Amino acid sequence: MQEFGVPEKEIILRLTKLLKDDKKYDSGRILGSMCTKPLTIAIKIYQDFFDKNLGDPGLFPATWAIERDVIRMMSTLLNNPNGVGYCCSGGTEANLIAMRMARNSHDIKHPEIIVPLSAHASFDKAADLMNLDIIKVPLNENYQVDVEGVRAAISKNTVAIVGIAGTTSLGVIDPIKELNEIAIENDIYFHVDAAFGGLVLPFLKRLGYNIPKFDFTLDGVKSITADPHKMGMSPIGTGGIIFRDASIVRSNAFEIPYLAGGNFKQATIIGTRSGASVIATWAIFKYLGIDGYSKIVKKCMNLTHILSKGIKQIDGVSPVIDPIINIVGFESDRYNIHTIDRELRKRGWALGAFPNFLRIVVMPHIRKCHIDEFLSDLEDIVHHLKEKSSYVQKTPVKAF
Ligand code: 0PR
Repeated sequence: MQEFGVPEKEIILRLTKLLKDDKKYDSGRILGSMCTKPLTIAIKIYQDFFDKNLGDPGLFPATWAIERDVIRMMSTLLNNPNGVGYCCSGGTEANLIAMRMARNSHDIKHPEIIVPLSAHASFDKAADLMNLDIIKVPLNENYQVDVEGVRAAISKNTVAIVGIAGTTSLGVIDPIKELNEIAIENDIYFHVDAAFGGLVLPFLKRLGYNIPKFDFTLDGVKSITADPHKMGMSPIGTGGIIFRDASIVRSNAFEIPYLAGGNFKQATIIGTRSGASVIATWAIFKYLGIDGYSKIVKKCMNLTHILSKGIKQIDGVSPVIDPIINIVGFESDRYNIHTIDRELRKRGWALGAFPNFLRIVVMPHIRKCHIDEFLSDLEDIVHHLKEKSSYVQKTPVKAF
């Protein structure tokens, strides 16, 4: 840090220069992100309440009440009006909290968790941090976790089964109903990671899409991750963890007796946490309602279908699956997919690159003109590769 302060004007100028290389959602070039530009109302409200700290709820009881309301709204959307939980920093923290609850709800010395091979890295982090053995069960031909594989992986040490409703890579929904039955039969904590799907699937269902049960309607589901900062369009730093009932959390919270607002129990991993993001989320929920979200999700899905169809029409690349939610993965049986990724990046596109395919998440910041431009660039790139008869490599998609 330099010795003396710099005037505000100068700082803003410098920052404008320093940040000019950051990509912008509005450009439509960010195709591989699960985040998006927060709704305008959320940005304004966030600024107004940026000093609220939910790490000390006694000081901010009204913000705490708003958080309860946000959780109640999300929980109701997930078919459990009695759910309890927290807004947290994101899906990673939500999954960490869930795995901690699972571990603590069983008295087992060498706890193991069973997750699909497609599970998000947050479960590896949970395993590492909490000394859990993580068992990754392979996927079936639809990229869902293999149910019999999960059954076979259960041991006397299993403390959690995880199912995913909207996988990070392809947006697939695991056979949650079947996993639910296995969890009940074996009396094991069942967590559903709907970090992305949690604020997409309920709206798709309302739009008439055939969405299997994935939420609290299934009796064994103990907790669900659902992140407002993904399809909820909240400011970054707003995740969500919802439990079936308070009993799961009550015995697993830490007492913090010295807080300025008075004794309060915390079950989140972090202490000081943003109240502004929670208030902004509340405002978005009220502003959009189910109808508003459904319209946004409908728009994203329409573009998803246009994108998937467009990819099918380009010789040499094809979608990995027909999209289930607003995520499209595509592969190539002729060209090296990472060469395609490099060429797309040269033209400013930012996709998610998985071992054998590229992923696009059709977020609300993406418009039809961006999809058209992208398809045209992709076609052009593939055409050039064909001309150069570039290195051809068929790699079967298996990992995700
Ligand atoms: N669970 C699932 C199913 C996820 O897809 C993700 C994140 C998480 C949990 C963890 O959420 P947080 O990142 O909020 O902790 N999935 C995205 C991914 O890893 C996150 C992401 C977001 C990546 C924006 C890139 C990006 O630009 O692909």
